[in-house]
Amino acid sequence: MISQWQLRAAFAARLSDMYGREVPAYTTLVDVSREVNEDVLRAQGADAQRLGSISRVTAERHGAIRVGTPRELRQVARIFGALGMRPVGFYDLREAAASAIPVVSTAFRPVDGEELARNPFRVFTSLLTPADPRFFDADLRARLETFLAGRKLFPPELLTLADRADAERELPEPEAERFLQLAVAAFELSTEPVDKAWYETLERVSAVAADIGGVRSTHINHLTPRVLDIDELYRRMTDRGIEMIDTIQGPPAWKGPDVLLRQTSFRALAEPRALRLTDGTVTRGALRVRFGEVEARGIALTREGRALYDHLLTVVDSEAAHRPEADRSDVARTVWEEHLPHSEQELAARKLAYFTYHAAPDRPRDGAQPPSALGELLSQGWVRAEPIVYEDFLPRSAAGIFQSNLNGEGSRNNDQEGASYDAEWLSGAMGREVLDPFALYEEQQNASLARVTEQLGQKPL
Ligand code: OOG
Ligand code: NI
Repeated sequence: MISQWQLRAAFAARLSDMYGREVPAYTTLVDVSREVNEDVLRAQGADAQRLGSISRVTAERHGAIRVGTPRELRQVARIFGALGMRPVGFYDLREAAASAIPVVSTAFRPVDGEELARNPFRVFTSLLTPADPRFFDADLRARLETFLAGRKLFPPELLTLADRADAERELPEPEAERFLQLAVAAFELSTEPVDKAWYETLERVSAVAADIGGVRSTHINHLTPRVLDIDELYRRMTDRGIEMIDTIQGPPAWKGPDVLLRQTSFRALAEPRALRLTDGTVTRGALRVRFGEVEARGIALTREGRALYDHLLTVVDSEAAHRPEADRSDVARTVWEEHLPHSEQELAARKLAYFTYHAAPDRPRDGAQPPSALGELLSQGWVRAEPIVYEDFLPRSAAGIFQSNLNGEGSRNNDQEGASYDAEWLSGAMGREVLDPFALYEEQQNASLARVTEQLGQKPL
């Protein structure tokens, strides 16, 4: 029998092989990431593995896909459900960037610590929002919905196998093999000719709308390795002549603890595609839909920590606007040094980040009673704190990644009121609850505190 985590690991590995064959620059990115990780490990030793073992980090990937309808999203949820991945977090990209990005998103990922440690594969999944009148007028919406209703992204056999793996949490070997083949094939770039006029009609609204609703299939649009030093990776990719977008999204490089997520990418490449013209003839053209991204992960922030992060982004925005001559990342670094704790201990003490707590095996043996406050337990060496790594995404960074891979601005009519989509709507549309990432981290932290309490024979912390 092949268990869910084995299916997930095999799917991630095969997807990576497929993507590497189809997008060679991705292979370069993976190679350079591995080199950087080896160098960091050599330089820092055990410290380099504080946010995940090197084997987890080396195998770690996230992918991204985009679908058009709630029905398609429900099918995607069944396929990822088979791999032990659940929808976590709601990201509204519609207003997060200057360009028009008519989608709302979630991420499918494993949720418990053991499953994450086995294989943390996740997929950022976006759903088109045809009901938002800022992007689509009634006529275009109707044409788009008709087009989407008439396509089939996943073969029934794949979905049947997915349901079985979802329910039984494993598959016999031959079925697992079949499931993996069908699942990987479903996310390859199709060679079917693209209707040029229809694609361009949607492209005028948004290149993302065209990528989703202008074709009869879906595809993985990037696969992201994790790197331990993203600034170094950026330099080495640039040295190899690969044109990166001009920024690293997320927190700046600084001397304090790494928090949340930093990401950067190389631009979508023009890839040859067959285009069908209105008279039925097929010509060769090129579309830019697949790119390469890389990320560095830090400590998960609590709601308070996240509110501080979001606030600091606005501080950086306004300072950068006042100092157009300054480099934004320098401005950001200065703001961070001033406002963010410079150590993990302080992040923990101010309850800005999540940790798991562990009774120290070598705690004092002088017969002293452990103190009752967490701060004292930590400072007196009774308890150790291990950071919880951030497993999710950031809407503004995601918008930056989307945006830097678009050609035109698209169009958004801001005179119209936007349609309301939220986590609850998405849960209903998908028939599965979109989980709250903060609640997941908190659960993990609380479970560790309960264990500590028991081990120290104390009243609850
Ligand atoms: C998703 C872009 C966002 C991330 O890691 O934040 C993203 C897309 O282009 O479909 O991948
Ligand atoms: Ni991504």
